[in-house]
Amino acid sequence: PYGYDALEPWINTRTMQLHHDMHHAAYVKNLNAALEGHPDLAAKGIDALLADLSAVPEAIRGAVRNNGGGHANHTMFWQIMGPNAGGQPEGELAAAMTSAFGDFESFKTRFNDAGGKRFGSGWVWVVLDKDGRLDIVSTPNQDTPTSDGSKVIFGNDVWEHAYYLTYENRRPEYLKAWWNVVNWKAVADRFAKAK
Ligand code: MN3
Repeated sequence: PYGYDALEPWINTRTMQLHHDMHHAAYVKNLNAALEGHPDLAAKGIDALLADLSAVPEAIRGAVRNNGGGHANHTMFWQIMGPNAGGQPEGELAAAMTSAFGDFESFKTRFNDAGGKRFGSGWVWVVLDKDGRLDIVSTPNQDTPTSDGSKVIFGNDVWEHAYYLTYENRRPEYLKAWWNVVNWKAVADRFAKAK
């Protein structure tokens, strides 16, 4: 919902072009290919599909998990970022986050730490877990907490493709800079719907 250059200088234009038009597009293409001949599954919403991977035939389950996860994760990712963003959460979201994680600086430290420790490729998330509690979790690859019964409030992509052109091997630097592009209004909307 914004231009490729909108997240400069935190995320550069070329990263956004490659990330959206090549990486995300490939997940969509491969998910559609995997679901060919499975109209019942293709008719499900992406979250419903990922929430019940056991309903997906074993022959295509890996493809659906990886590429369906890739589609869902990136769709969320573009929407919770934006230009003229950053700052801090407000209102009900801020209250819930403070109650769960302590002050905003402590929260960011924990989130960045979880993202930094993810070995290889994956994501770091804030979720509403099965018991309705806010938590910070990390998943490998394109796995989504949706598949474990949690609801994704927001998350950051820690695959190298998300940051390498600008930050090279310095993932912690990317994790710190990323807060400048988080659209807290969009995150609050997701939280309100998830509750
Ligand atoms: Mn990515």
